[in-house]
Amino acid sequence: MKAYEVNFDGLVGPTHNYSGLSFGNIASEQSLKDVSNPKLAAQQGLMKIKALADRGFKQGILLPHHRPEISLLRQLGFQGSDAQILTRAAKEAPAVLGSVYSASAMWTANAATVSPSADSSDGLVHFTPANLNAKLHRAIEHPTTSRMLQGVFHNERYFLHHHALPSVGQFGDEGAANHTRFCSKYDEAGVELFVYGRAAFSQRDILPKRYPARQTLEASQAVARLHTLDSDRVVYAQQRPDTIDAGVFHNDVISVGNRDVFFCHERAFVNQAEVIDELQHKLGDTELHVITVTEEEVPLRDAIASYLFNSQLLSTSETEMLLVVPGECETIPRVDQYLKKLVKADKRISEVITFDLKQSMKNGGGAACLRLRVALTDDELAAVHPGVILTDHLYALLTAWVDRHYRDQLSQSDLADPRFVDESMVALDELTQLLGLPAIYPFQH
Ligand code: SUG
Repeated sequence: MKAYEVNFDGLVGPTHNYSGLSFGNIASEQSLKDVSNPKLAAQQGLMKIKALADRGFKQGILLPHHRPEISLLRQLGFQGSDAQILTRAAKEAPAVLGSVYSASAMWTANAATVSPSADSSDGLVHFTPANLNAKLHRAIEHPTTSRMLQGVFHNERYFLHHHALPSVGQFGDEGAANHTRFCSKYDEAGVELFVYGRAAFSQRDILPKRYPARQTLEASQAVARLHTLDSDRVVYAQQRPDTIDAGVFHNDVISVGNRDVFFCHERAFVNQAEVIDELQHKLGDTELHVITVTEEEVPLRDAIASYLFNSQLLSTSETEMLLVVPGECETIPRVDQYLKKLVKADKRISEVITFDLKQSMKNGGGAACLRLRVALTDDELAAVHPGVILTDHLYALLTAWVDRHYRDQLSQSDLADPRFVDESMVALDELTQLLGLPAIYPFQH
């Protein structure tokens, strides 16, 4: 049976804004209070997926979440009408207000961890929504994410949905951004790499000093257990604490893998050589093609600023691959030079394409952050809700929908505007109808 990698990109929500919410994510911190353009952000994401679908890659979408999440403000003691609550929150707790408005669900690499049926011992595709408990604005995503994944992958014969892990720091889980699967072919058993920042129940690891390590070893282990993975085909690796301190808040900011190719910076993991050896050992006859970028070739600082590794590595043939990178990779000279050399010298990565993703990049989200990868067989793909698979028709519907409903600028002061509550509800209600999805938002119940 043939299998494919299908990328499910997050459609950017109508409240996309810069609230500086992610300590440890340098772009987010630097963009605080900048004026955002939600319409352009959504268009940039749509242009990427349309171009990739036009090249024959299978492409799906996941929906924005409903924001502002007024119920959270009520839970935190704000009372009165929606307008009164928003005004008071804007005055007394702007960061909390920013949190309930965040369109962060667009970064679907953090939505869940997914293991394909070829890897699980029960032959099902497993989904564990990430609890994202390191940040308030992200910790409120998983209930809607769960409903959405259950609506899109709705067939018990093929898909198994788990609950998010307990929402405590010891089980901090950031989903697929810290998970990479290596294999020879998508329908053959692979080796899953789980990357964590710290072990929660032991003092054995050296921890970052400046920024938080969001993912724990214990969370990764729990996901591997839930997904019934064979421990002989699982590798755990710790992110280097000094790279977290340099701004690498997820592993997909410093490495990306596809099939038998691993593209990473030399400063990605603690005991990096051993991690690579273990991956190779567990892959058996499948030879891992590792491209390690040295500090001399691309300093970590430039890798983070360009999001070189937050790229999509897509198979264009049995052996060749395409690297999809944000436009910043062309403007930072060391990265641009490196990529030009790479496509000439490397047999596996033969092409690089760039997309303007600035609206998302200013919040620390590049090409890879915007998509959740799901390897699916023909039968499994046929069981996915068809309304979310990108076609020319869906693209036309979505661009028109964005045009109708999105604002083209949003500043912090706009967040107190009570009109947003209805605006966003009307837009999202229409979207679920356009896509033929069941009611996934709380306001629809
Ligand atoms: O969790 N930024 C996101 C970016 C997520 C990127 N995802 C991956 N690397 N896979 C985060 O830090 C910023 C929101 C703000 O500041 O308004 C934010 O949530």
